[in-house]
Amino acid sequence: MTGKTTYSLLLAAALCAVAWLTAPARQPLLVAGGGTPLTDQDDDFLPDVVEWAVLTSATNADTDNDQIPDFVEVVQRGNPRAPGAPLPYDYEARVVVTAPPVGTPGPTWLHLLFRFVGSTPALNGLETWLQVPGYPGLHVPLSLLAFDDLVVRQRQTANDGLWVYVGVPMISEAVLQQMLPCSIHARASFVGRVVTTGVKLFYVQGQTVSLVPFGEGSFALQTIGLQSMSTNSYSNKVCLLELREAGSGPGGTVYEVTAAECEDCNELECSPSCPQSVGWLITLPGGLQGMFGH
Ligand SMILES: [Ca+2]
Ligand SMILES: [Ca+2]
Repeated sequence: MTGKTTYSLLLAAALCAVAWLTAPARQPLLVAGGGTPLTDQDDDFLPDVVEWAVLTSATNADTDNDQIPDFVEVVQRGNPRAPGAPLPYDYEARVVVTAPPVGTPGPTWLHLLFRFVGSTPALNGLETWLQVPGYPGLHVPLSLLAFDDLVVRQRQTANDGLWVYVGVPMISEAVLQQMLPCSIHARASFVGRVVTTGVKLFYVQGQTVSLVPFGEGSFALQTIGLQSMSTNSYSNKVCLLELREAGSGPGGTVYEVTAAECEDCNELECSPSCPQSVGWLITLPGGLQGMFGH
């Protein structure tokens, strides 16, 4: 199979969001509340599990206190952990994958985040797929890995456009790990704008981890599922990587990890195995720009 595969289920969900907007009296398909996998403590439109995966604070709607909301910085694939100037006001999309806390049963989740200019959800097309390095032309439609019970939310903001969230429960983390390493991609077509985004997933010491932009050209390895300590608090073992382009392969651009250092993140601690990442070769379909850039 070659070429992109349209994930019609998700597009239908997005269209449901459109219908919801044009009929305010209707209720969304589902609304996540307290205690569900999509709890949002700080009400910034990012579920706690997403904030864990993208390294923002789940209790502060503006992690770096620069007056730019976490949701905007995350959907723009900016740097929500370091104060900065606003990026242009534009259509945006981002895909994030999460897992339940370790030892907790439940599905993984695909989270699709959208920001629309103005108050109209102008989404013309949406494709989501999974790629594995050994088969660069194979685009596995995520509809094969997902279940029903989509969650669709929207929020009209005063100055930051219309925000839409689509959450899709998928296969268990154990099944997902059988496909690692892999990357999950989304391409959203807006009016005059195409946004491609993705997330790279690895298997490291029994955990599923993703590569998350951390600013200043560095990337963090972050588990997609919350890590629970015996104290019942959460431990964030963030490991910062610096990457150097080392060539290209059939699966995409190859990067070498040239440095790996622990860094405090959300008052948590780093894994002692972090320095062992130096020398790794990471293949990113479309390169860093294709995964994280605009
Ligand atoms: Ca939140
Ligand atoms: Ca901010």
